[in-house]
Amino acid sequence: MNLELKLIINLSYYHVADDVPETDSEIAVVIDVLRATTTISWALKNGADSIQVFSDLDLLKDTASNWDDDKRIMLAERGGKTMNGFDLGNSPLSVTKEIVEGKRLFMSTTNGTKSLKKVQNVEYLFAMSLPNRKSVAERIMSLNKENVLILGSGWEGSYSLEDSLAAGALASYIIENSNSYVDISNDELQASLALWNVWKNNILECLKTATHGKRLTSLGDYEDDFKCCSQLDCLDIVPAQLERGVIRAS
Ligand code: 3SL
Repeated sequence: MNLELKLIINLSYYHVADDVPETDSEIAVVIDVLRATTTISWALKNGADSIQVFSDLDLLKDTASNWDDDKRIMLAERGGKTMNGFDLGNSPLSVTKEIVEGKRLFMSTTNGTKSLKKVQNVEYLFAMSLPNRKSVAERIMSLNKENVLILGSGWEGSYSLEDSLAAGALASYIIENSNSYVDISNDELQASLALWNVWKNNILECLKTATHGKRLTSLGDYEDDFKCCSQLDCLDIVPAQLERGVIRAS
């Protein structure tokens, strides 16, 4: 193999927003398997016009109030629960075509939207879940960029099993399908690849084993959310930040 003739893709993974260093990556991929990026992917698949992400709930409400009532949906989750005064929480099952088609979703979640905001200055920013892993991977490969930063969401600053699983799933797809030389640039991603190899045939079980999976289970019946979030490569949507803080299908 002549490496000099091949393009290189450097892939690195960070567990949570606070771990991300100053970056010159041209591409950032944010993952929140349970459940923000799964909800974003399904909302766009079901025809949502766009998703604007916020850390601050008051700013979210203020911004949304400038939109026509019938063109906006406000989603907010904290600690896994829907916030009072908002239209929806953060379940991918709730963003049905009937509810979201043609609308802007104003969204704030405990961890996922924080990660999206952290890398909002990167040239290409994508939101990935397990259902759209293949679509996002194919887009990354088509861009022929050298440095790709993958960012999980974790839980309030700590590691999460399910986001690392998905980071490994993404890296695995790129290694198997890219014509470029793929460099796994940090130990976090090497570990995620190992995790993927252990759980790839039992994704649902991995999600339920994760701390946040257990947290959701303790809050109620999330069986259908787990099933939805654990599906692999079934969505052809690539959620991309096309203006600062606003994600659309691309
Ligand atoms: O932390 C987040 O951003 C959420 O995805 C958490 S939850 O799955 O909605 O509880």
